[in-house]
Amino acid sequence: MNKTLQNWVNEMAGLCRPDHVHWCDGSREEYDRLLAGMVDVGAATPLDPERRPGCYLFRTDPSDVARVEERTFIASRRKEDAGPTNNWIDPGELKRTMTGLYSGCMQGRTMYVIPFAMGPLGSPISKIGVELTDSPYVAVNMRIMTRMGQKVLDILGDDGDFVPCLHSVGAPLAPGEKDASWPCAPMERKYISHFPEERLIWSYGSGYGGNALLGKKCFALRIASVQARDEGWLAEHMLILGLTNPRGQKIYIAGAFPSACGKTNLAMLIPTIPDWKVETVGDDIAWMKFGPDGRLYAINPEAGFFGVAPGTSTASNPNAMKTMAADSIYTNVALTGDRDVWWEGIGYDPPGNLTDWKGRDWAPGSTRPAAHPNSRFTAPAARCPSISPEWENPRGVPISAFLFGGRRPNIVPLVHQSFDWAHGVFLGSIVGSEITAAAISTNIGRVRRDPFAMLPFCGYHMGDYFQHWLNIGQSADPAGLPKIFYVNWFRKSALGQWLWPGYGENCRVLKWIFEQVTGTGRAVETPIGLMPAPGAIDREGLDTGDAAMEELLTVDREGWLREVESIREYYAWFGDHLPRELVSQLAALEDRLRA
Ligand code: SAT
Ligand code: MN
Repeated sequence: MNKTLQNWVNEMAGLCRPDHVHWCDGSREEYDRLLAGMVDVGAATPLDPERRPGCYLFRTDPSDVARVEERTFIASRRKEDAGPTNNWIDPGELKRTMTGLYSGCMQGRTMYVIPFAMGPLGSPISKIGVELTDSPYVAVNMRIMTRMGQKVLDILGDDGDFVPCLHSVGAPLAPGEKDASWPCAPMERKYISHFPEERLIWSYGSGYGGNALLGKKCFALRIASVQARDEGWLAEHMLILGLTNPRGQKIYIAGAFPSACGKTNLAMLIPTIPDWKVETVGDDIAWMKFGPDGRLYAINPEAGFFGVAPGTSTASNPNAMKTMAADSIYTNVALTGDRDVWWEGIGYDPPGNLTDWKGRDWAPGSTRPAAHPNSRFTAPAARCPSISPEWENPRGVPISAFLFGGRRPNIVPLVHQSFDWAHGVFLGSIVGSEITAAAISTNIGRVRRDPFAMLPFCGYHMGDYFQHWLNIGQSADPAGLPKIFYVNWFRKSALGQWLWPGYGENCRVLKWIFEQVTGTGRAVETPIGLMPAPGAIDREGLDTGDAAMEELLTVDREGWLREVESIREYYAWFGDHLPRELVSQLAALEDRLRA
């Protein structure tokens, strides 16, 4: 038994004072037992075993429905190391506050000890964590999202290294007190805390998603991004897919997109061009290290998908629908009278007798959504029909291209490619999405920058992170580095209509990227980068006309000059941590636009 682990568990149990400590073995029996227990107390609803075998529905407290960025902290020793994009509290002060909150916080509950691996067992890129939690909901979700249990303890051995992750819902129970169906603490007592120098995670007060499943955003992105900086690799908020052409040649692509840009849909895309194939390696996170051949190899550190339900349908993502048809957990979706699930955008009208995510009767035409907009499915990756045969390869898959993108109704074309690595880092640094009516209305039309889609997930100063990306390029043989592309599926015409059909048709852009990577693509040089030559995007069988295509692939010089101004303002945010290389990239872009 690992002494460090044993001591830490004892110490934390002494602090949190649970009634019991349970070491999770990760077995199916244990999983079933935990779910049965939650069904017994009314916290979980089993779904119809015919339509949704092995599936359960949970409803959270209405105050605990998403990641809470304003309660998420990077407690580095120096404030400056957290940078302008993170909330910071002095680590000593934060530990005192949270030790007070943790004191006795698990009374009346069981502490689950969850050893988990991020990445395939035995992979040199994988890492181990141990989460202590008083939430059985977290324990069952962790069994889907990670490799967990005894097999991880076996690998950890006597002296293996792990990232300690402490989690409590923050709702101790007095003797005889009846539990809430979704215990949690009020907002001002929630803390999602990271101690980057110590590689330590402390989370208190929320049971939802990334606040509570600590392997995901807390470890695999915030802490891992710091480890990656220190050790010379990359921990990124990226999907990974394999793309095969009709001749059987295959490349792997990793892509970063801000939320609500269809990352899961792209990872599971079904191509509309005959004989092309997309295979899914991951839909959210990529860890990448250089292999002996000088190429970047990526693993998906996760073992499941924690996807947004609303908008997912047989039309938008048939593979996701099939993945979650069994052995999956649903959170905050609506329940039908015959114990199936339903959500807005599922692709068919709600059958009668719905119960909404708050457990109330719901009728079509209601002004309130039946499913919470951030309702989720937790589904095993192994169930995905498009899962890649390489998804658990311990060596990872070699990445040939990086994609960046956001929702930009104008200015940014359908696709452009960077001239080189440093220009590609510039493209990653300016990722952003237009703020739409759905968000804060006073900022409509402005761009919310989300560099590398890492804004809420980078565990250190974002300017230093840009420098890390530049260093990665400098340390490598350029021939082995992925090519970098910027895509925009969301371009609109002057009349406000989508110019590009999206979904499965996005494979047409992937095909051009494939050709650029393998040396058969046709491209033209423009002030913003390389773009498809006329006719280079395959439009066979597509009814997007010449005029739309031209608009999708023009360089709007005026628009880009305004963009340069907007980037300059945004870059000021990073102060003297902004790499000079990026200042030069911006100046060079402006020069090319004015030439
Ligand atoms: O709740 S999670 O952080 O896991 C999902 C997300 O917000 O992207
Ligand atoms: Mn994500």
